[in-house]
Amino acid sequence: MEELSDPVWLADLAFLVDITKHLNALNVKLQGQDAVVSQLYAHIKAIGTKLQLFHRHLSQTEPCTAHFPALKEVIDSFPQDNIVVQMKSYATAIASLSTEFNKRFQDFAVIEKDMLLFSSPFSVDPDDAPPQLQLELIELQCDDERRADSIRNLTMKLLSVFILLAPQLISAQLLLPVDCSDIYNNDNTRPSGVYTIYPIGATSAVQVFCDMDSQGGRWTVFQRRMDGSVNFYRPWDHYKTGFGTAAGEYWLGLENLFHLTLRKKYELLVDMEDFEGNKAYARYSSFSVGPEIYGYTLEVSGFTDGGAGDSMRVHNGHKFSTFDKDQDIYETSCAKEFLGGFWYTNCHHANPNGVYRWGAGGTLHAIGVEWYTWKGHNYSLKSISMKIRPVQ
Ligand SMILES: [Ca+2]
Repeated sequence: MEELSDPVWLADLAFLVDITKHLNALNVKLQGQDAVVSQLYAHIKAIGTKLQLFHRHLSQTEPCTAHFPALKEVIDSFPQDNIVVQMKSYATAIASLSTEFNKRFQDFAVIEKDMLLFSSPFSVDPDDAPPQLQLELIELQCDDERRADSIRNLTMKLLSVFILLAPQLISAQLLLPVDCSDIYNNDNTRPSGVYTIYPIGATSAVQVFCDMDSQGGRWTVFQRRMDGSVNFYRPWDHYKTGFGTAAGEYWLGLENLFHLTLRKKYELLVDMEDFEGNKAYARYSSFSVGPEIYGYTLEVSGFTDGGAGDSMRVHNGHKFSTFDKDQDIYETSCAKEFLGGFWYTNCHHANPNGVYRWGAGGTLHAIGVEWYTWKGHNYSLKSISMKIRPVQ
């Protein structure tokens, strides 16, 4: 091959080999099956930083070829030829690659802050030169197509690597914590408190209270009453999307519950306390919520008694109702009569979203925050929280 005596062509080829090696190293890292999203993004960031450094190295007056060993070899072999002029085109190719790179991964930059929470300290480790360099060189020398317009070709080929990687990176976002169990599994020393989860993908960030203490922890709280600070007499849309604050009283939202329980098999824990300091719970080995078109139908079964009794059983299989959406089996509206939103039947044994009214009192029947099988129909609890976790 006469090209092998052409120093400019060899320099082009050497540059191609060097930059391909760097990108192959990235590709291998990104395909690691066990890599978590923060690590993936660290690799992306590392190559982004590297490209900027490479551009600087090749565009300076005395180009630095420390990270382009094949190119360096060609330059050293042909000291009489001014290959340095070629360096400018290589630098330009890297600059356009770097620009394209940043453009493609700017979506990741937006959620970088969240991901860094789970990330180990970021470090750029220069890749060791692997022995496969020779093999690549032999292959490339036999590939005539790469001979023509090599730099332009090169840039396009390298970009195709990233286009191929893009879906993988997008799916990696699924590794964001879906619930408190994911947060616990990532770091089992995390205390109970407010965390951000992503029940419906990367754009569904929502704050929840994670109970990392009760019965082994990992519980995602979806309903909580504790001080009467939030009004729970609300319309359908509010119960659908959620309301209140994760540090206090709130409802996570039926749409989130639907997506969570669609993805994994969950169990349910209901913790409660009266104004005398007595505590009780009810636990269910299976809990799920259907889609909105079926009225967010409740499925709950597998009761275990923690002293509170089973007040959920009668609600099993029923649709959710609010004052502006009556889906109960009562002749009028349970939500209007008992002043809450719930999977009412005709009407309830549990009314956790009823009126917060500080304990006993029957002025109006059964409108309080109630768990019938523990305190009857005319005692409004001090606190109650409903929480779910994946069945292990
Ligand atoms: Ca009705």
